[in-house]
Amino acid sequence: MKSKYIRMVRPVAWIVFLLPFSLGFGIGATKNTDPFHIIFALIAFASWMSFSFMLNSLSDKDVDKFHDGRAKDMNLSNQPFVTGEISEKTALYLALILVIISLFFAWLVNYLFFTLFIIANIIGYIYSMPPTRFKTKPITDILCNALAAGAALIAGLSIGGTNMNLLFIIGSFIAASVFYIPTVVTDYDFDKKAGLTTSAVFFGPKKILMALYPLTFVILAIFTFVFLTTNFELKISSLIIIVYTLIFVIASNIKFKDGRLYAHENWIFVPFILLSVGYFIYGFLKIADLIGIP
Ligand code: GPP
Ligand code: MG
Repeated sequence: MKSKYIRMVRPVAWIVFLLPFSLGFGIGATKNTDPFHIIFALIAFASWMSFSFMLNSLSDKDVDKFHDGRAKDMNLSNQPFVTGEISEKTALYLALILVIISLFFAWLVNYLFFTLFIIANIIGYIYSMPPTRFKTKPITDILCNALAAGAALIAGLSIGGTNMNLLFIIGSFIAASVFYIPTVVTDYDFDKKAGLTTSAVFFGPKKILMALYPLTFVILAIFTFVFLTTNFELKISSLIIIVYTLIFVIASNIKFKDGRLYAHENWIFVPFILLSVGYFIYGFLKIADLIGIP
């Protein structure tokens, strides 16, 4: 079995926030971007994710013990707060150290990046921890994830500082909600059994899935407009988001049967990791001045 610390912070699950972050980095980078800023940004990102996911593991220990291993990056009943391998006191010390590292390195990148990382760490905390524990409340569960993805996107863009297009950012925020909603529908039985009133439990799986239609329509409208009015990089990215959102929404509907959605995690993980790697490589090539922008 993987190390208890890896099972605590769940690096595979970070992929969902790595995509907006690398997308921002890729299209925001220029040949003048300082390579050290990328290293600082990545340390800040990894610490923020470790902080958020370890607090999630800690606060979910009484729920995760019932997990059957389905639809997640790991079987959550093996997480170290369920098995008792890491104490709550150690966890709280580690969380404090991680948030300090995250904010220190974020501060070395730029002020906007730093401000966004303060917000991102606060969202990571209030999403999982009492008294807010927004992951168990309707609407706020979706909002926290979409806002954190939006913050990651803008922070990524700020490293190089170009392509800060407001409509593109708003569209990406809505797209993040669309990608989150089917995952909360997949969690429906697990969350209901645990007594959590997530958006899927509150509105019902069918109704919350219906919300994907108007949201997808807004996404299509926004990214078509961005596609028609902006430069090459934003055009290509808009096209990728449109195509992937359509495939994802159609696939979620096809897989929705008898009021249940059994969507395999790879519908998100595989495209997200491929796109993240692609955007990182693209950003590095621009910084090394190996490709120019048409
Ligand atoms: C998983 O939440 C944890 C996160 C999404 C980290 C939160 C970080 C943010 C910055 C919002 P979960 O408990 O809803 O899902 P799982 O059952 O996979 O742990
Ligand atoms: Mg959890």
